[in-house]
Amino acid sequence: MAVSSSFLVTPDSVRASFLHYLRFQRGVEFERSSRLDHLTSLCLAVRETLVNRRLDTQRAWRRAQPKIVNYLSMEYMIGRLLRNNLIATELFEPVQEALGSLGLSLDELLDAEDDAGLGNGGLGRLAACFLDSMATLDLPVYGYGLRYDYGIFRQKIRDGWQEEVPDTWLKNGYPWEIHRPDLTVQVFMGGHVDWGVAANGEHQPRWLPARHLFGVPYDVLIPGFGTKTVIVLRLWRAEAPEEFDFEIFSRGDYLRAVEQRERAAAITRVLYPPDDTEAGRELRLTQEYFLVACAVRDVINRFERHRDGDWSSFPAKVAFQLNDTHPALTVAELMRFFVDEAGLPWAKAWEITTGVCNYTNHTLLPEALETWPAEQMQRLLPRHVQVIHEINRRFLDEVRLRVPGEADRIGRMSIFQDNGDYRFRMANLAMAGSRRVNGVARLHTDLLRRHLARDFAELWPEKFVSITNGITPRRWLLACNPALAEAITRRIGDSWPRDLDRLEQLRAFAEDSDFQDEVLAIKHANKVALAGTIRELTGVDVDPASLFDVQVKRLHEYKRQLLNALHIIALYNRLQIDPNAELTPRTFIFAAKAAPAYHMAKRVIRLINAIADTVNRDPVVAGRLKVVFLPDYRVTLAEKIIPAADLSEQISTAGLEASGTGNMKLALNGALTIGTLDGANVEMLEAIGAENMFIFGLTAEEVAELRASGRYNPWEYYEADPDLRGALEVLHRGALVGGDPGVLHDLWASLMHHGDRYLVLADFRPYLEAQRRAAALYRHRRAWAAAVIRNIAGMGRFSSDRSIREYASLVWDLPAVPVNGTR
Ligand code: 26Q
Repeated sequence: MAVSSSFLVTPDSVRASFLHYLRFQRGVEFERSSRLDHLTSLCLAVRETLVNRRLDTQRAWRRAQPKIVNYLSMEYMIGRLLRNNLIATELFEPVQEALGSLGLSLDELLDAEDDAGLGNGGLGRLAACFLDSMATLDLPVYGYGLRYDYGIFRQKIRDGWQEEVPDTWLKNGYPWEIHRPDLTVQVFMGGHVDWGVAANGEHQPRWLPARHLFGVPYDVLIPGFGTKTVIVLRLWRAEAPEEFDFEIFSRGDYLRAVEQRERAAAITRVLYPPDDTEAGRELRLTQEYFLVACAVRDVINRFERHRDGDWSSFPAKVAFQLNDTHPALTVAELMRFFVDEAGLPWAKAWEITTGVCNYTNHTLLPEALETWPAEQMQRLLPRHVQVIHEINRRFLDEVRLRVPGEADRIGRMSIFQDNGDYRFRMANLAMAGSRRVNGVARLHTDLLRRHLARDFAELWPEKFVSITNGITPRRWLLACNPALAEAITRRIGDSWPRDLDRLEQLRAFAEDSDFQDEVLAIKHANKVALAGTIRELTGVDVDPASLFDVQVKRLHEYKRQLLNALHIIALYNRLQIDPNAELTPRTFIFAAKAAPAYHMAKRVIRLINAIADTVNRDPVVAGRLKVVFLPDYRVTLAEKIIPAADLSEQISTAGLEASGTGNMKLALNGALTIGTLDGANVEMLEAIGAENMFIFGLTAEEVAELRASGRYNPWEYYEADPDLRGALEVLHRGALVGGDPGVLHDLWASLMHHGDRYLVLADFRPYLEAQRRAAALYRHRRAWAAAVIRNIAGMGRFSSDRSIREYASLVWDLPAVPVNGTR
C-alpha cells in the first residue's frame, strides 16, 4: 500500500528522528555521543526523505512504464553527500535549527563526512555530475558501478614526494547506502565451452564456468534539485557463495575454503588507477566483467518482471550508456544472453544489442586505449571470446560488403589486434556494438571522427554525435560558493540553478560597480578562507590580496603542469637578477594526484615541491611569489580551492585533453582562464569572448603538423629564449633539490633528449606572454571584475543539465517522467 499522506518535515520532526537513530541505531545516550554518532544519525534522518521520494518515484515509473537508461561506469567520484542532500530536500534550515536546539553545529558535521572517492578524475566526476542532472531532469535512469572497499588512494607528501595511503572510506560505515541482498545476482567466470545439441538438432555451445560468485547491490539515493525525483546509484560488491566453502570444507580444507572466499571478495577491493604500466592489471578485467554481468542481469531481471519473453520490445524499454570502454563487455554479455540463454537467432540478438548500447569516448591518447591480451580474456571468459569472434566475423563481412577490397581498413576495424601479441580492442568492440558513439567536446569529437573512429564514421556517420561535457551548478556553485550564489540570485532571481542559461542576464551587470565590488569582495573572502586551509595543510602563509593562480587536476604530462612550473622558475629567476622588477604578486596553487606507477608525473610533483621550498623561503621574493602544493586533491578539496581561484590553468597540449571539466568549474566561480585551444576551452572561448580569456599556444592542427613533420627540435627554442634557457638550467643543475641533478634529471631528459612529446618548449614563450596579459589585467581591478562577470555570464551552456538533455534527445530518446510527490 502506498503511503501518500502529505508529510511535512519540521525542525521538531528532524530532531525526533535524529535522536531516534542516535539511540536505536548508534545505541548511545545523547550526553555520551560522539561526532561520528551525530553525523551518522543525521544522515539517516535525512535519508528518510530520500527514501520517501524514491518510493514516490518508483510509483510514478511503474505507472508510466518508461524506457529506462542504465549508465555503466567503473567510476563515480561523488564526494560528500550531506550538504547536497540537505539542499535538494530543502532540509538545510530545519536541520540547522534542530541541531542548534541540541547545541550541535551543522558546519562541523558537514566537515566530518568522508569523501566517497570511487573514481580517478574527470571521467568519474562527470558520472557524478550526470547523476545529479538526470535526477534533476526527472529522467528514468539507474547508475551502475562497483562498491570498492578502497577508493582512490589518499595522497601524502613526504620530502616533496607523493606517497599513497589506502582510502578507508567505509571504516565508519556508510550511512547513505542501502544494502539490497534481495537483489543479489550470480556471476560466472572461467571454465570452458562444450558443444551440446539444441532441440532443433543444431549444435549449441554450452559455457561450463569454473566458478561463480555473487554480486550484492548497495543503493545510494540521488535526489534531483527542485523536483521530487530520486534515482538510484547501484554499487555492486563481490561475495563468495556459501556452498563453495562447504565442498572444500567437507574435504577438510578449511584454510583453502577461506582463501577462496577472500579471492572472490577481492574483486571489488580496490579502484584501479590509470597506470601507464601493465602491472597488476589481472584483476581489472575481472572487475570490468563483474560490473557488466551484475548490471546486465539486474536490467534483465527488471525487464522480465514486466514482460516475459518478448525481447523485441527491449530497445523500446532499455538503453545502456557505456562510460568509456571500461564496460564495453556489455556488448558481448548481451549477445551471450540473447543467443545462449534467451535462444534468439544471432541476427535478432545483434539487432537488439546494437539498438540499446551507446558508448562515450573520453580519450584519444593511444596509451590510454584499452586492449586486453587474448589469453587473459580466454581464461576469464571463454564463451565471450567465441561471441566476440563471431561479432567480428560478421561485422567485418558487412564492412567488406560496403567497401570491397580494402584489407587495410579491415585490419584497422577488426576487434582483434594481431601484431605479434593477440589483443582485444575494446574501443572497436564498443563502436561496432553501439547505436550512438559520442565524444565529450566538439574538438574532441572532430578528432575522434578523423582518427580513432575514422573508418567507422565513414561507414556509419549517423552513429557519431558530439556532446560537450558539463558540470552540475548545484554542487559547483550553489553548494560550494554560497556567497556568490546569493549575490547572483539577488541580481537575476533564483531560477539559475535549474536553468543556467539565465546567467546570461549577468552580462548587464558587468560594468555595475556595486556588483563588481560585491563579486571582488566575495572572491577575497573565499581566498581568506582558502589561505586558512593552505596554512593548515602546508604551514605556508599566503596573501589573499595576491593573484591566486590555480592548476588542479590529475598529474599527467599532457596537462603540462611542467609548463606552469617553468613559468614560475622564470619569474623567480627574473627577481633574482633584478630584485626590484615589477611583478603582480602571485600565489601559485597546485593540487594533483599522480598514478602510483607514473614515474614522470611523480617527478613533476617533486619539482613543484622543490620550487615551493625555495621560493617560499627566499626573502628576495617575499610578498611577491608563493608556491603551494596542496596534498590529497579530491572533490572536497576542490570545493574549497575553486571558489577562491583568480586564474584557471587549462594548458594541455592542444588536441590531447578531451574536454576538461575543471575548466568549467573554475570559470563558473569567477576565475579567468589561461589556456590552450583544447577540449571544451574552445567552446568556452566562444561563450565567454576572447577579451575575457587568455588563450595562447599551438592549435591542435599545428601540433599535429609539427609532430608529423619530424622537424620539432626543442633545442631551437632553448637556444632562442634566454628565459626558457634559464628555467631549464635550474632543472638541469638540480639547483632546487640541494644541487642533486639526479632527482630531476628525467624531467630535463624528457624535454631535451626525448623530444619533448608534449611541446612544452614550443608553447613556453606564448604562455609567458599570456601570463603577462593576465597579470596586467589583474592590476586593473575594475576591468578584471568586468571580465569575471562576463566570464560567469557565458557559462550557462556548461551545465551538465544541457549535456544530459542532449543525451536524452540525441542518444537515448528518453522522455522525462514527472513525480508528484508530496514531500
Ligand atoms: C583503464 C584501464 C585500467 C585501469 C584504469 C583505466 C582508466 C581509468 C580512468 C583509464 C582512464 C581513466 C580516466 C579517464 C578520464 O578521466 N578522462 C577524462 O574524462 C573527462 C570527462 O569526459 C574529460 O573531461 C577529460 O578531458 C578526460 O581526460
